[in-house]
Amino acid sequence: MKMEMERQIGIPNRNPAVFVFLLLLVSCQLCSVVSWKKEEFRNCNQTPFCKRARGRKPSSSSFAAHDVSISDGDLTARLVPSDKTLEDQDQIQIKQLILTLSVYQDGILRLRIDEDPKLDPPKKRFEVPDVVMPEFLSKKLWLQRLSTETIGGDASPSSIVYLLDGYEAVLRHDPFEVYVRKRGGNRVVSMNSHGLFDFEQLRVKKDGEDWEERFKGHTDTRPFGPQSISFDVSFYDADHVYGIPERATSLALKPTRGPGVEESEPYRLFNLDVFEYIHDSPFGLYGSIPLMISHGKSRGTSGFFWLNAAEMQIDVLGTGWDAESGISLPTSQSRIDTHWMSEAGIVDAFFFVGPGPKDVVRQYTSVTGTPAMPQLFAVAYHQCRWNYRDEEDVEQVDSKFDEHDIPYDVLWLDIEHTDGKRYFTWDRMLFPHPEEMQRKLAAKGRHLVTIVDPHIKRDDSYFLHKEATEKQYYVRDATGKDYDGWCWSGSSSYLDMLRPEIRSWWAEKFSFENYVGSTPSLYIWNDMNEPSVFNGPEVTMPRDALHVEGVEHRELHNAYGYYFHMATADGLVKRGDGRDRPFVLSRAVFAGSQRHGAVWTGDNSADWDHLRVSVPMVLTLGLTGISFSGADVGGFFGNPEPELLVRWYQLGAYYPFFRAHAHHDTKRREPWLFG
Ligand code: NBV
Repeated sequence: MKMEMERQIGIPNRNPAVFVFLLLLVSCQLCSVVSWKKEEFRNCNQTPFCKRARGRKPSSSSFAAHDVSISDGDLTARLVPSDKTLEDQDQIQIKQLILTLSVYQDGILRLRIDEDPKLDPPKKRFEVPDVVMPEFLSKKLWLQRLSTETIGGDASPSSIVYLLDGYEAVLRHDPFEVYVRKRGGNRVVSMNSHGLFDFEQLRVKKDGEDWEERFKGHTDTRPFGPQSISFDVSFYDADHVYGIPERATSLALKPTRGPGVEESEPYRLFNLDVFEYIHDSPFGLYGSIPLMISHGKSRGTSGFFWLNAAEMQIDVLGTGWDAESGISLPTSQSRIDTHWMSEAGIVDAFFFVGPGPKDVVRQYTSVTGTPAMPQLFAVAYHQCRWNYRDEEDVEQVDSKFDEHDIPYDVLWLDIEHTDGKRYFTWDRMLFPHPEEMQRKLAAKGRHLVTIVDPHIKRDDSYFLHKEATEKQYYVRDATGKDYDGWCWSGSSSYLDMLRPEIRSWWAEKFSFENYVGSTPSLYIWNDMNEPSVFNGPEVTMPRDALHVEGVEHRELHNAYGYYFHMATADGLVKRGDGRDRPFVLSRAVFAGSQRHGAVWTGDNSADWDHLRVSVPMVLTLGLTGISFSGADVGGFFGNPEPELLVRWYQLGAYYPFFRAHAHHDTKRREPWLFG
């Protein structure tokens, strides 16, 4: 309970008197606090880049493609603003962008748009590394021929290249638009058909300009100023769109704005630890996968993936939203329009032609990788609870499963098994013989999973903190000091998992020699890797925190947990003889997480609505490549009535990842306790 309150308070307070006062204050509130605290998180209006982008009208600015040519097997062009207010040639030059279109086997079109390095931008914009599979790059088709024609009622010519038998990619020059169509015929997916494309280029601050952003007592210094990107994407012959997890909502994504649509927030992709999330909301949770899939009865399926790890917001626009824009798109085809907005990064987008759902998933996983093949034990039933108290508790639970003849393969230990939330350690009072405990389980073919979170206790006598500090492996705050945030371990720091050498160092920590008390039957659970920071803005790391080579946290936020998961899984591969398959469960996800292990949907509640919504949540993760996922069976918060628990087991048996889990404040609920 105390920890829960620390979390509710959200700030560290080391003065006992103040702390007791806050506890009293908060405990009164706690009686009534039972669900999601909306005000802790920014909405689109409180997020300047989102507000600006959402306020844009179709064709509000336009760019034209110049110097279209084939170079190194790609189509390249300069995107030049056709903004009439920019009369000065120099200004136009400064604002030009470089566009590249590449074609890959199996009908995949890749579009990249970035600032022109020749124009010396103040900083290189962040491109997300280690997500695109190296094998994918070797599938590039070397474009040779470019044909030019003026299509339909267009006022400007288009350049057309081959994509796949029966499909081609088109770049209309002015205003620029990119799309995939059936050869000479119907469109499949398009970008910037409504001229919503905007690219805020990095620039030097002018005198008197204020770039800071404030939210709930936190200041984001934003030293590089506005740098967002937004554009529209249209899916043709589409009845519905799906994807862009993670959120607790229906499988088909409802429109967020447009005539006759009950206006809601855009779908937000920003990995957050959302305490007591509600069961029907577009609000983004712990993971972000910027892949949208469309499906319609007449043509089939197509997809669009934007490889970008900064905060993203996506509107699904209801029919008629563009009625006054004067833009005419093919009327013979039904269409779903969407608006994509991101705080930073570059445009690195992939169009998938389908035409079936399996084709899109195959095309997408050829870019980001296929799911790791799980070990047999991992697809069986897992028993978890925050917390199995001590070795005796573990032994009893284990033997009760045998006594009641209930099959189970894995027992889990949550944060309380550690010595003061110092991961890779054991509370030796409670767990004096971890190896023996694992050996006993292993003798029955069972496994143990322990939790390893990313917050590292700032305690000089803790080996991890000592080494990480000496090696300067921590993420820095905006002033250049090791970032210090508050989490389960109290004052904590976070490793810069973007750096491959830090990931290798972390992986080494899982060797049997380094992780004292671990044996080959022990596997790992990564929680809180959004990363969750109790006293940080929106319960996470400040956006102006710094990673290697000056990369700002805002640029890679959604991939932080992905790199952490990657390094942990790598550690389990490397330990022993290097032939073992890893098992690592992660809460935060990004595109490609499927390669590293399993995922669960976080802190749900013991009610029927959460049982229901777990189905579209797990299915959506599956559509976006993450096939090995599940929800906490029984519901994490609260006490399920017997009927609910029984039904949840019945459903859970069909989750690819099947684990019962419960909050420490709930009643014990091992399956034999219910008669
Ligand atoms: O480690 C404690 C819990 C864990 O049991 C749960 O599964 C995670 O989603 N963790 C979150 C932190 C505290 C949640 C209130």
